[in-house]
Amino acid sequence: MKRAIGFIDSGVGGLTVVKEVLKQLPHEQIYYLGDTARCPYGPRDRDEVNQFTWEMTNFLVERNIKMLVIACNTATAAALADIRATLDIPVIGVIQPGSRAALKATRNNRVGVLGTIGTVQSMAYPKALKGLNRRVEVDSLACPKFVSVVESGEYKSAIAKKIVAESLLPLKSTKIDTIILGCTHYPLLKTLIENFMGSDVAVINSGEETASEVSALLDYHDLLDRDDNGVQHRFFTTGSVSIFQDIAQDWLDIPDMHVEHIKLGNEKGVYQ
Ligand code: I24
Ligand code: DGL
Repeated sequence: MKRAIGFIDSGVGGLTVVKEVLKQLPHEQIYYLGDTARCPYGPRDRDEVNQFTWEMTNFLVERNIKMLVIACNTATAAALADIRATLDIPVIGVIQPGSRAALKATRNNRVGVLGTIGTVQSMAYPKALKGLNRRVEVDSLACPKFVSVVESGEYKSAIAKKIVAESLLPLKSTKIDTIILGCTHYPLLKTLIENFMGSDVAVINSGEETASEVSALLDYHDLLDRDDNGVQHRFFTTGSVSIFQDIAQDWLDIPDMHVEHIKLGNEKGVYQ
């Protein structure tokens, strides 16, 4: 019996990670759960994010996934250690892969990290980076306006360009030569970020790096699928099925995808 790789995220942003995995591992079956009804997680308390992340995890574990990818930086920061210590399947977050790639890219050991308020406050990136190389110096910056500008669909506009420039100004005066996009939505702003920071600064997409580690981890545990017989991806959302489907079909280029509405925890399952 084929078993799926489970992905959880606060909403649709984790689809940036799924896109990379589908590209690198086309035989794999995907189950994706986005908690769109309670998105965004970025400004919420760590305890609350931990609880929501556990609710999503339990939902997919009940569906017999072979591996769990926490495809949300805020959820990874709040719950990865806890979940990994409890489950008996491999669990991967987006923070470690992004950190590893940044250390590979930096020439001067000065790395910038962009993320939500929750991710930056948790210090999860500086801890992961310093755990891999204690000489690295890290400048973290919360960019709370970035998620809303991407979700407005205006992420290529002059408004987005202005928000990027204003938000990243504090990093211009630092010596960082590498920036980690520590939030699922920021890859959509990658070109604007690169243009503002200039060609001497490498920009790392944590989602892309995570996909490579998913592949390595599945191989290590001998869990890779060799053929795509009977692959039926499933997508679950706590919010509106039609909005989720519009965004996901467009982003993943999957013509007719299965999206199901589900309820988690105490949320009432009200369509948003
Ligand atoms: N992009 C994101 N979230 C949205 C959006 C978007 N609307 C347009 N685009 N909405 O995230 C989130 C709020 N919804 C979610 C569903 O339930 C109700 C509330 C980034 C997505 C990254 C895969 C712009 C847009 C799009 C398609 C692809 C990419 C993209 F419409 F940025
Ligand atoms: N998925 C979240 C992250 O990567 C961004 C959206 C949110 O704040 O929930 O941190």
